Amino acid sequence: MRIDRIELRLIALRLHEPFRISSGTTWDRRILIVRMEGEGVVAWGECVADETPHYAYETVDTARLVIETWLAPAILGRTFESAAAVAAALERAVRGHPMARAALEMAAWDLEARVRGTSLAALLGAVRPAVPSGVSIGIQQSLPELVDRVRRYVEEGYRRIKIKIAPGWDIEPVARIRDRFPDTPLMVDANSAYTLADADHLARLDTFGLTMIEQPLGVDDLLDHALLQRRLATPICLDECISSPARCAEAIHLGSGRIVNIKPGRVGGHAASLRIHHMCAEAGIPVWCGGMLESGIGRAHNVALAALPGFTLPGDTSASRRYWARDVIDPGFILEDGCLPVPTGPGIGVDVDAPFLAARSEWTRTLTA
Ligand code: NPG
Repeated sequence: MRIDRIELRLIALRLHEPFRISSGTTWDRRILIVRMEGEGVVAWGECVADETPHYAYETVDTARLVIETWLAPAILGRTFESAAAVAAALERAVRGHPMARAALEMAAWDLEARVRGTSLAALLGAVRPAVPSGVSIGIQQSLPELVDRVRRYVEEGYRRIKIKIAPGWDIEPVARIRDRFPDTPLMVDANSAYTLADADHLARLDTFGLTMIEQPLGVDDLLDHALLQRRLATPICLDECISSPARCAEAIHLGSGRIVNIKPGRVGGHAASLRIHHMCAEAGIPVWCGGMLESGIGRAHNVALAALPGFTLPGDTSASRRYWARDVIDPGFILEDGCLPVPTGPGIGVDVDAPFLAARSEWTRTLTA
């Protein structure tokens, strides 16, 4: 397939409410959207990089620079056998910058699926018609507000609750939720807020029957996670530190965790996600699909991936209305019996609301060979 044209667009979307995690607070999202044309078909991708380098080193602005200067020129006007070949070309074009690569790479998968007349989910190897959904709840102002949020999402049908923790907001919030919701699948996400010196403190979480504790230690760390996992009964789930398939192989070898969060936008795209999915399956490690407060475009990619067989735990694949008053896809994703349906139409299988996208755009740039 030939890639003729890439349009980069920065859109601004406001979340219903501020989303606070240990490394910062997000309310207004500025999201880089990719529109790719080739073979007479239009395909879509989304960059998960944030405005600030607090979750990862990449930002919206570094991604734009890297895409415009090195990545787009490496694929524009060229013909590829498959999206996997596009992924390889992008990997050769720059070191690192997986979020920038993923934005183009995932659009290329959408393009390939549409050219083949199949859904992205089917192209990736999906086996499920719907994916069980979890919801991620940011750090709240007070414990009653937290419990109220949890109650609301449990009532909506979400299959597991994840709460963000940080030093000073960990044992008590978990204890409070467990008290009210003894049987709800519950996990915590620390976003790298602790060190190995906190091991005894974190071990206090073992009494609450959590399904996992996500990324307690450093964003790049594998060794201390391995040492911590030996001291915790609760499985550690790795997120930030799994930036590529190679890092995942190292983590498995070291025993850095027992569960892996795959975000295609974080690891370089779908080809890298498939490699991680397969190596985890072989190692007996369950995976689930994370989220980065994506618009409906990025979410559609995530939902397609989450339908693969190794994704045995509910992901951060929540319904559109959990994030936005109005999504950039129409209709948005709707929770049905605690699941999001996996789109079956061509490619990502959702309709982009072009007028709304245009209305929310701060700028658009067109790149050609
Ligand atoms: O539902 O998309 C979602 C958000 C899930 O908690 C979530 N994401 O650390 O995984 C994370 C966190 C995040 C969001 C991180 C935005 C960075 C930016």
